[in-house]
Amino acid sequence: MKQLDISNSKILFEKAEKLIPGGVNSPVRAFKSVGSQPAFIKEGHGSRIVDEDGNSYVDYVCSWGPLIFGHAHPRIVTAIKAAAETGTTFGAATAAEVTLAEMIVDAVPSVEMVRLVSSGTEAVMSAIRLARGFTRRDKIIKFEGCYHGHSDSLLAKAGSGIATLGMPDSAGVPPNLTIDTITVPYNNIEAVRAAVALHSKNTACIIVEPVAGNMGVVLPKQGFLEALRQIADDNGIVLIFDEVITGFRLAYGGAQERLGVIPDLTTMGKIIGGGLPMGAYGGRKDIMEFVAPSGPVYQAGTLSGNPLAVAAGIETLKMLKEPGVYEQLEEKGKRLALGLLDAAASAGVQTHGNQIGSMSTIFFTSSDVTDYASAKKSNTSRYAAFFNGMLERGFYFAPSQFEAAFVSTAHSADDTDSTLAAAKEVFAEMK
Ligand code: KE4
Repeated sequence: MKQLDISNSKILFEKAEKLIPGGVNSPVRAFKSVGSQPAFIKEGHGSRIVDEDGNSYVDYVCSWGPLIFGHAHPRIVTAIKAAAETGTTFGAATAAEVTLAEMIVDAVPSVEMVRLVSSGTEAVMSAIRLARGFTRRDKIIKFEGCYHGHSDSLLAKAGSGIATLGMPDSAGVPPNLTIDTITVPYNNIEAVRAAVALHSKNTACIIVEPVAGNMGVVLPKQGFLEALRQIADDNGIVLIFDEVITGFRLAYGGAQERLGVIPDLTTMGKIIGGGLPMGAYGGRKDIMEFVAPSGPVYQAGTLSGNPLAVAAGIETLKMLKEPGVYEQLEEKGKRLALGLLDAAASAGVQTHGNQIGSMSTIFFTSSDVTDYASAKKSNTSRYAAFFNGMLERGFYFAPSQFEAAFVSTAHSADDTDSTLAAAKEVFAEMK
């Protein structure tokens, strides 16, 4: 296999490392766990990205989820340009925010009211504070391997970049900020019951990724989400679905619509910003009315409901409502995931895969992956070999075993065919 020319990315990375911690503005972008040089991306169009050395890749990161219609979709770019021409931000209420809020309320079953913010982290941090303010309780229950952004009380046994870098947790988080965070294994309802039994009178919320994307893709076992719903109801606990990844990806109403379990609060991000910075949290009216200025739970943001991000979000949700979108995403997601597993099996490479809709992960392990402990049994060196082999051939997967691969409507059948052909070569090399 010819070595890619990545000399411009190398030069940029050397300069970046002197100016930006680790040379990147988000840890997973440094390619640390796959042991290679991070690509500096110059542009993206449809299913493809091009780096600073002119190498073109079919992109399965899709900016970690936002780009469900691929890069630089003309309708979304046009909406952003039009909004920019009438002002980029006012720090005041706008009609477009009302439109987007109405679209989210109409789409997501749990959401009766919604607050727009600027990132998924901000959405989750705010939802946790709201659950604590509403219940006047302190404890929160989260699941090992789930990642909910980098707010202090949630950096406990988190997934995504924390898992990628093998960090136990994060430095700089004083114990008293995670002392009220209880972490239990994903899909283990008995562990949840035991935790609630210990703290039932002081548990504000249970927060869960209804389909996990941050330990790699892990699906909820039959009855798991339903049992969480029941436990929350029985104990006056707020059930929060973190749908920053799954929201508007697994269905127009998110995982909660697809899987039929309705939380009390939902956090969102990524897709609702159409590729611009956007987060949101919403849910039951009686809870949301606790948010300032209508209630005592404070949360604020200079660029919350930013006109450009809102314009991109509105256009994205309009396009998602069009017929056939989710059917094609399902077909493309399934074909990629099953094709990779078949290619690995034919080459005698041991893998297990999880896929739902347009998100999937291939794990280099000999057993099913149903929680963080089983995900961590994956051979990350073999994942790195897969990642680098595919990158050299022009296919850009997540630079971490503990992330998801995403397909968009822009991914063509030819993209999938060429991806699977390259995978066959890579797996043959890995045997
Ligand atoms: P942001 O603050 O990164 O917008 O969202 C945090 C977040 C919250 N909840 C879930 C379920 C998430 O997956 C995320 C962020 N996802 C990661 C990738 N899995 C972002 C990529 C990165 O950290 O660079």
